[in-house]
Amino acid sequence: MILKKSYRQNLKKIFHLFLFTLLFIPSAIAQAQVKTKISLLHGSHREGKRMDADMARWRSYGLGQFIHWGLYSILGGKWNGQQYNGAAEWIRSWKEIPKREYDSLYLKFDPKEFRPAEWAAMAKKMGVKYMTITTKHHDGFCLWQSNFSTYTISNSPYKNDIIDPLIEAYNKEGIDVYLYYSILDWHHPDWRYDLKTKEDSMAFCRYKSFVKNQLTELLQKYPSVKGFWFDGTWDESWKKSGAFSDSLEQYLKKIHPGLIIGGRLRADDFGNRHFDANGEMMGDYEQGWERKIPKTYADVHGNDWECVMTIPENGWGYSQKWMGHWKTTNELLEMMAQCVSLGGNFVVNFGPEANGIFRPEEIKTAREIGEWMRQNDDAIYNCEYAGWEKQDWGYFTKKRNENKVYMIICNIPVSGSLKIRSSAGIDVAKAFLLQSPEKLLTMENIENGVKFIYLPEGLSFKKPFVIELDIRNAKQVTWNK
Ligand code: H79
Repeated sequence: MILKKSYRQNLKKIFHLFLFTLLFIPSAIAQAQVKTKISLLHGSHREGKRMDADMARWRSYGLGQFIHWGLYSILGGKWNGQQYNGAAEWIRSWKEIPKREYDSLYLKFDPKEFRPAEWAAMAKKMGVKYMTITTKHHDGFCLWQSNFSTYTISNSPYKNDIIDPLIEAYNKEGIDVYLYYSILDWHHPDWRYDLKTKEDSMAFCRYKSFVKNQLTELLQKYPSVKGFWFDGTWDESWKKSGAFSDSLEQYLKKIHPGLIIGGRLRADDFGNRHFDANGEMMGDYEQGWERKIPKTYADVHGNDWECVMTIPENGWGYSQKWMGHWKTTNELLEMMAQCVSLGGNFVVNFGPEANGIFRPEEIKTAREIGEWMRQNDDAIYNCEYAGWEKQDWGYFTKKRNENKVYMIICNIPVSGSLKIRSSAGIDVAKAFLLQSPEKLLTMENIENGVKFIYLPEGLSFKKPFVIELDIRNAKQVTWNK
């Protein structure tokens, strides 16, 4: 009996030791990992999200518009009758094109039909909350009257500043404006792809001053802009300029408090882009979602993020011929729903013709998205990740700081019943179609947190539609993030 007791006590001791090991070894490993964090001078400087009012506003946008407009819009993807197979705004890089001829295109840039108020009205009707315009793309041509370059709109037959009236018109409609600026510059004599010689470094040093001057100028000229959208930062020369890009970002934010800059500008001490050597995001939001959308919340690491999307398969600037598949309005609406459901903003690109006219397909897309937004924008603006398990019928979004969850339905099951699985402790008080709030939908509890919501018989939709769920008990629980 005594023996048995000590045997049991020994077993207990072994068990406790085992528990101790289980509990503390992982945390010891984690601590060791923390210690091995690489020390960086030019890595991420912030833990977690930016929590100020400007970033809160950015987070609430839901839908944005991108505009690519420049000298490439004159060619529309064609040179001497030959079709360029790449993105239309990349045509200067095509071997078929003599660079000097491309660089003379500014002598033909004369957008007589450019009416900024009409552009802004179209955007307003589409329901976008922010717009990003190419001030300078990779070809180096500046759409504003820059004092630091002669390759600008001032020397085109049009002469007038494009950016100033655009910002004014969009701001008048209540739409925030962001400026796209390409760091890569095919036209500037001091641009270098890599820094292999002393001469390269000296030239690139001059180029960096030019960039700083132009960006300062843009902020001084257009004080209402909310942020920069940087691009063309993938070359070795820029990857070796981590210290500069870091100081540039800090400087721009100092002279323009609240300025928003995505994760595409900087490189860290080792040339890592977007995320530093410790895996931390640089910049205010993830800017890597170009023509692609994350599938799960884990894919965005809890960061703020934005997806920029073309309507055709590829190509941002105007192309005479849209190649490949063009996204239908329903496809774009579903993409927007997916983005907002994962806490991101969705941005649709437009590439107007050189004369300032939007192509009919884009006008139609903007109109149709706008029609949908007018009925359903509750499920898009100021919404976030709901934390509920994704279901095959579509996407959940949740109104920030409110007990409202939206179901954006893109596929109606033949059964007519929509399954939901909410976070524990959260229950649905009522469900109704956003379009007819007075008629409550029937719900059936299956098990804790799992419900079926039944659609009225005979309901058929040609577009995604929205069901609002009013949540009860949400105060006592935290949303599952
Ligand atoms: O402005 C639009 C595009 O023109 C621009 N970003 C959007 C918003 C863009 N250009 N290129 N890319 C996006 C990605 C392509 C990168 C590549 Fe490359 C450049 C592939 C080949 C040349 C990176 C650099 C990989 C090799 C060199």
